[in-house]
Amino acid sequence: MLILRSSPASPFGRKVKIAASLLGLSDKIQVVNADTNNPEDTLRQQNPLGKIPTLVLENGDVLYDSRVIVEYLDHLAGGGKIIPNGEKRFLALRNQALADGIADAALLQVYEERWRTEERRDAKWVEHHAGKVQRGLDHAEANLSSPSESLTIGEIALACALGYLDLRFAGKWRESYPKLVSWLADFEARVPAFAKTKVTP
Ligand SMILES: N[C@@H](CCC(=O)N[C@@H](CS)C(=O)NCC(=O)O)C(=O)O
Repeated sequence: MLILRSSPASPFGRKVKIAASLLGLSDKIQVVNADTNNPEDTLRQQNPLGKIPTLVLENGDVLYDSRVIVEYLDHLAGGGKIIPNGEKRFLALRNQALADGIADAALLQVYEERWRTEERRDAKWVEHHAGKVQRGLDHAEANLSSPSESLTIGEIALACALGYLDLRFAGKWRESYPKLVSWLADFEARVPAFAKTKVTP
């Protein structure tokens, strides 16, 4: 059994769970929740960065981060499934990088609130990251894949980034990005694992 260290709210952990489901590998993975803030959690021994998701293989090897884990799962499933081979691979990976970047920038804003007392918070720094989210969403809205195209890690990552904005930013993005709203509804209808991994605030 593979062991996935994650937490229900992690957009990167969610990406791995959805990828595993689409690849037919969910039964081979046991999810063990991790507390990234707890120094006693074995996570820091498994991954020196103390980050989730982290995947512990049957032989004891450990893989991180989510992009490496998703590559591994795709390889286990035969390769070229959600990370296409050939030329298409690079745009799929680029789209994953963009969506992960949106999630990263959103997460850093959440961490600013979580880790800093109010008087130490830096509005300019938060704005800098909010700009990344906004430009990323602008780009995604203008460059959406059509529902007839096969799903890649780019679309999975985008759905998880949007899900994270729903969870932590009360879905404010929905007011400005109507195409992304209907794209996400379509994704949810196509991918049952998306609803199954949803957490409510
Ligand atoms: N690039 C990493 C990002 C992972 C990440 O930032 N995870 C967050 C939770 S969603 C985390 O572990 N935060 C704890 C920390 O940074 O100490 C990936 O794709 O796996």
